[in-house]
Order: sequence, then structure tokens, then C-alpha cells
Amino acid sequence: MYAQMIKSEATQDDPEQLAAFQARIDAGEKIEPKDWMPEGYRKTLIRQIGQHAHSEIVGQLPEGNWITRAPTLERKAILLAKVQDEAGHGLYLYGAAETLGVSRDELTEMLLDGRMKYSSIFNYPTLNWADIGAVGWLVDGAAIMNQVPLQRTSYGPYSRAMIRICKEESFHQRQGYDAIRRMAEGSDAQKKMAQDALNRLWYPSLMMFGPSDKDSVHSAQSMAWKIKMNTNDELRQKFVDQTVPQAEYLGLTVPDPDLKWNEARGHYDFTDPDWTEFYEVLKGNGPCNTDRLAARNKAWDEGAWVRDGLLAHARKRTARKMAAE
Ligand code: FAQ
Repeated sequence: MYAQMIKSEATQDDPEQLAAFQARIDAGEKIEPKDWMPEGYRKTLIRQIGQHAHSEIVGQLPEGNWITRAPTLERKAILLAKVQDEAGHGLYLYGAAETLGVSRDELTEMLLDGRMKYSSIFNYPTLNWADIGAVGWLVDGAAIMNQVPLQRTSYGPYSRAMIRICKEESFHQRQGYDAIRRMAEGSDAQKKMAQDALNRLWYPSLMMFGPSDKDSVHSAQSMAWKIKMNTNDELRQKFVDQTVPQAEYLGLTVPDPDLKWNEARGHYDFTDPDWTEFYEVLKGNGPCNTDRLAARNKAWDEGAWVRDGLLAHARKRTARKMAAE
């Protein structure tokens, strides 16, 4: 299984070369595609960047579902632009992964046959318009919390892709907050919808940061290599600390009876997500896993003629150019 092949285990690289590589990372240097790198570093990057790219692409589905049903022309135009941005993020990230020696087609095939993962959050449905506001507010909010530090990641192409992505994610988060604010300030029925969206999406959003640190398989090595800049629990805590006051401002209640400010820690105490549910979603048993993969497989199959046409055109052009030389 490829997913097993690209685990981040240390490989048998020359210890001197490994030490010199680690010294470059520790000194804050960027690693570029043609530089020597340990095989484990390369595979970990392919796994993480690939999973991230797939998340951007699959992540278009829950929102795309609402483009035709947006409540106003303005909201429709904003949502359309946002969904297009996600496609662009996927492309930057596939481009960054390709510099590591894997093609976009190979990555896509691994997504489509289940060998590679995408973010658990996109296996939850968007049932109504308030969910679209909540996706922008919470899901993009969680995404950006994770991605801002990744702008400083050690691999040059990944870091540069993240700089561009973060600019757009910040707009996404703000438009989501604006949409949910309008619902929260609206009629009783609209306010109820906003609360219901928060109730359903709160824990899936907390799961986006990955398992708790004690169960995270890759964090220690990925942080030593600066592929990850923070642990999963650190970022989850930052997200909770940032989001709770935003919910309070909206007059909404975070669905966690044990949530409270801890003066001594300077952070909110909160209840962890249900990790059994998280691992079930990862195994393919979330509410929408089957639908999401079916939609991506259908799009890939139906787009085959476009890819074939483009390739045939490129081959003809190259042949003509070579004949003329
Ligand atoms: N979902 O050892 P760790 C977005 C897996 S972008 C699914 O802690 P790691 C934009 C993990 O792969 C959202 N799988 O792993 C948008 C590993 O399995 P493996 C995506 C998960 O890699 C917004 C296993 O569990 N962002 O939303 C998840 O060190 C709105 C053990 O976990 C990124 O990908 C999960 N939530 O840390 C688009 C950011 N969590 O591979 C549309 C970059 C963990 O051994 C609309 N990625 N797993 O089989 C990262 O920062 C990291 O990869 C983590 C996981 C933090 C996600």
C-alpha cells in the first residue's frame, strides 16, 4: 500500500548527510527540490501536501452543493469565487508535490482508490445555508490556524504555496463569519439555523487538527523536520481560544457544557472530540465518505476525454515543432 510506503519512518541514510541536513533545517534554511533530502522527509511531504491538496479539491463539494441555492446574487458570486479559490489551492499544492517526484495523476489515482486521505471534515454534510457560513467561519478558520505556521515550513515550494493560500483563506474565513453573523442577527428561525450549524460542525472542526498529541504518529518527526510547526493539540487549543469569543459575539453557544476559561492556564478548557467517531470517519465510515469519493471518481472519469484531448494536442504541437527544427 502506497499510504504505508509513504509513512515518515526514518530510512537508512548516511548519518553524516542526515546530520548536515538537520543542521540546515535547524538553521531555518529552505530545502529546495534539487537539494539532497532523506527519503523519509520526501515521503512525509508527499503524504502531507498530497492529503492537503486532496482536501482542497474534495472540500469544494460541500460548498459547490449550495452555489445554485445561495440566498442572494452577491452571496452566490462570493461562494462561486471561494470554490474556485479552493480548486486553485489544490493546484498550487499538487504543483508543490510534483517537485518531489510524484505526478498529479498518480496522486489523484491514490485519492480515488482510497490509498490517500483527505480531511475528515469534508465527510460531513452541509444541510442548509447556515452550514455554508459555518464552513467559512469554522472550517476555513481551522484551516488557516494550521496553515499560517506552515508558511514557515522547511520545504521551499510548500512554504511558498502556503503564503499564497493563506491570503485567500483569510478572506474565506471572514466571508464565512459575515454570512453566519447575518443569520445570527436575523429572525428567530435564522438564529436557530446558525446555532444548529455550530452544534453540528464544532466537533468535526476540532477534529481537523488531527488526533491528540499522544496518538499522533507523525508529529515528532515532522516537527523535527519543520514539515509541521506545531503539534495538533497546540493548534486545536489556539483555535478554541480564538473561536469562543467570536461565538459569544454572535450570541451563539458552543456545544460543550464543560467549556470554561481557565485563568491559570490562560486558555479555555474544553471537551475533546469523540475520537472513536474521528477514526471511523478516517476508515471511510463518515456520513458522506461514499458520496464524496463517488463524486470525485465520476468527475475524473467524465473528464478523461478532456485530458486525452489536451495530451493529443500537446503531442502534436511538440511533433510539429520538432519537424520544423
Ligand atoms: N482528516 O500523526 P498525525 C481546508 C491522519 S484544508 C483525515 O497527527 P500528521 C481548506 C493522518 O494523515 C484542510 N486524516 O498526522 C478548505 C495520519 O494518517 P496516515 C486540510 C487525518 O500528518 C476549507 C493519521 O491521521 N489541511 O480545509 C486528519 O502529522 C474549506 C495520524 O495523524 C491540511 O491538510 C484529519 N483531520 O497531522 C477547503 C493541512 N488528521 O497519513 C474547502 C496540512 C490526521 O499516517 C473548504 N496537514 N489524519 O495514514 C497537516 O497539518 C497534518 O497533515 C495534519 C495531521 C495536522 C492534518
